Amino acid sequence: MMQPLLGNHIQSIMKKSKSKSTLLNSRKNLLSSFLAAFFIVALSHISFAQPTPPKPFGPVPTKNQIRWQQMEYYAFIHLSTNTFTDQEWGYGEDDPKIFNPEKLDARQWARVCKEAGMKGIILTAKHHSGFCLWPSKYTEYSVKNSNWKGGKGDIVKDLAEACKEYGLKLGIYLSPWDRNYAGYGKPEYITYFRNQLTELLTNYGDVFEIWFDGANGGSGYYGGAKETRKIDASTYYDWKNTYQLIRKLQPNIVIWNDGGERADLRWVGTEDGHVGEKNWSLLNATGDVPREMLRHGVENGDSWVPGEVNTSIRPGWFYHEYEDSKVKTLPRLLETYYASFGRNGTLLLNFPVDKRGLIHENDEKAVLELASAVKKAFAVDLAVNKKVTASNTRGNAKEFGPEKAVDGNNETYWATDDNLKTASLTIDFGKPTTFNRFLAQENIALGQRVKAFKVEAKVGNDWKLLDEQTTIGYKRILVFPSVEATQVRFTITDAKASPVISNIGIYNAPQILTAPIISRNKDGAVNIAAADKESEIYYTTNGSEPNNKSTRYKGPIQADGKLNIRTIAVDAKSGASSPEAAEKFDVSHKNWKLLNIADDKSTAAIDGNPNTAWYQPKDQKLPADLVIDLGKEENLTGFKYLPGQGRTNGIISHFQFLVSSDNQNWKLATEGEFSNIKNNPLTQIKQFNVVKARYVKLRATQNTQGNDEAGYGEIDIITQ
Ligand code: FUL
Repeated sequence: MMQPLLGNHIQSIMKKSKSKSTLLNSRKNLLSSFLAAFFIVALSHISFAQPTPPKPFGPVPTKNQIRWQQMEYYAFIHLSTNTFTDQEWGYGEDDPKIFNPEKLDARQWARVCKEAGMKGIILTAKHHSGFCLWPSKYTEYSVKNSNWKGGKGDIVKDLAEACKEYGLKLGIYLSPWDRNYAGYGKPEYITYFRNQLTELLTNYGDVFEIWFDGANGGSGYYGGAKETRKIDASTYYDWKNTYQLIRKLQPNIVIWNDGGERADLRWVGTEDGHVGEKNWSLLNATGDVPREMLRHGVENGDSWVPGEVNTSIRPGWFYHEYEDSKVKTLPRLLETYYASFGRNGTLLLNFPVDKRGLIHENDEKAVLELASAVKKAFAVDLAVNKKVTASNTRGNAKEFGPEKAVDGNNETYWATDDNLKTASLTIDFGKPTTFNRFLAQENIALGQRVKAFKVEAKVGNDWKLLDEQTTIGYKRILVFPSVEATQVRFTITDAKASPVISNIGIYNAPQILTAPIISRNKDGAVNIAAADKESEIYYTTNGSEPNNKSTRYKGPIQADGKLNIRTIAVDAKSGASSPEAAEKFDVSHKNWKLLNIADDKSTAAIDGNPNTAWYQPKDQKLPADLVIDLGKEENLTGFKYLPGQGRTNGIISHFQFLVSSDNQNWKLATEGEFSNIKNNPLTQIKQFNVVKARYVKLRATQNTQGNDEAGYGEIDIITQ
């Protein structure tokens, strides 16, 4: 049997003569110290070894993608000739002279974006119309031939400078579809496109993102040809070589592309402001990407292509005066906030800069309200530095302990031993604590790993399930009703690889106390909705001011006759209340019938819901009538008209209002115009001397576009 080397050495020493005892003793001492040192080193290796960090799993983001993801929230600016023609897509033929945003101030944009908490601004340097916001030397269709600054201006330059001043990053939207350029559709356009890209990516400093919209409607001015040109988006633009050029000019850029070649970032399949709750940052490099894939990513995709949620603060991307009253409300913006970067996306929020060249005051107000609500919601992280334990810690090493998820540092993380696909982390507040938001982040540099997780709260002695979800990714925020608990348990129930969690946050967001929304359906039931589901709603019907002693709203209020509602939302805990909402309803529409119309959908005109509308059939010529049987005779003194919302067509501008007792003999009650309805398509009220009638007829004689369409968001009457 082979002796261990060290044993041989000891035996040979023992065999030495006694005369050599002194030497032997000193050798013995040496040996014991050697052995002691050996064991210490060995022991320290067993219990104090530093485990290696987890290995990346699957596709991982590039440094550019990580930097971009950390930006979380940035702005879009849509500005072009469209701003002056009231269009969403310019045809490419408008005279560049019409472009004259006299008060344009890129510093105002930057200030608003900075105050809103955004990290950058992407500008439509060229939209589909082909009009360029910088004086490109490759086209005459640009600011240089506009009336703005006598043709001496450069908006890309102005914005680049403003971004620098405000510490924001600059991004560029360059539409691949160009409806002005004569050579669009031919190979020469690709050279033109790359020349423009080179100008934009060379002359204005660092660009963090380039945006290539996939939209292509085919038709265009095309240098006067005025025809439809079809291209194959997957081959025409030769994206591979274009990408190479871009990366050479701007090595730190990320590329967004919605058509053709897969790029660094993906569209999320909607412009409505949300991405799927399940959101993988992965796609396959090739193959079709249907909407569902854009929305959720692809669990086992072979490439890292995270989603960016792009949406506008108004219905349109470009400015239209008629949308001044349509700016998204705080509750709606908050929904988008949680459904974008609360779901592993980023948020690209658009401002349609107005004709003056400014972010409109309504938009500024709305975005700053959002910023303030978000600031309040995430002001205090209740998890920071709380006592935390985990079911497993990688190699029992402090470096990967659960404390790293609540240390307020995103660079550190909690990790488990390899091959574990479930694990839990418990935070102990030490006392009952109220909260309603839970935030989790994976260290995405190591891949997106978590497939499913749940969050529970210890209420009294019981664990209560708060939410169960799927993916986490860069950041996931869960919103749930306030709960008071002593502990929170976060359990990963399934993962692709051992979890790596860089951050857990717990927050108690204050209620959103905006004025409640009051509506009444066709059957007369009045519904009151508060922005925050947790708020209590109080109302009066006798005209008195509502407070938290008024009637508490528990469900729809049924009433057939007139009803005067004044209401507020109240946070029961703090006692704070919302501004008041008030509505005066006339008789209910319960027994109303639309006559002479076969289309079932026509009730949208009288259903009490301003968001639904009915349009006369396409072949209907003006004048067009909408006849209502009120079910019984009423003493009429006026009527109300709300055009269909969210569309610019079918808005009635001139009318006659006729009344009848028998649906045979009609009498004109009033006629005239709905003033300024094109730019401000809200409810118009028309009054007249009292008249008895059971039948009413709204006759549309003209619309705002001078064609034959007539639409109705809502029709109502006013009785004595
Ligand atoms: C769309 C475009 O067609 C819109 O005009 C807008 O630019 C939006 C951001 O992308 O697809």
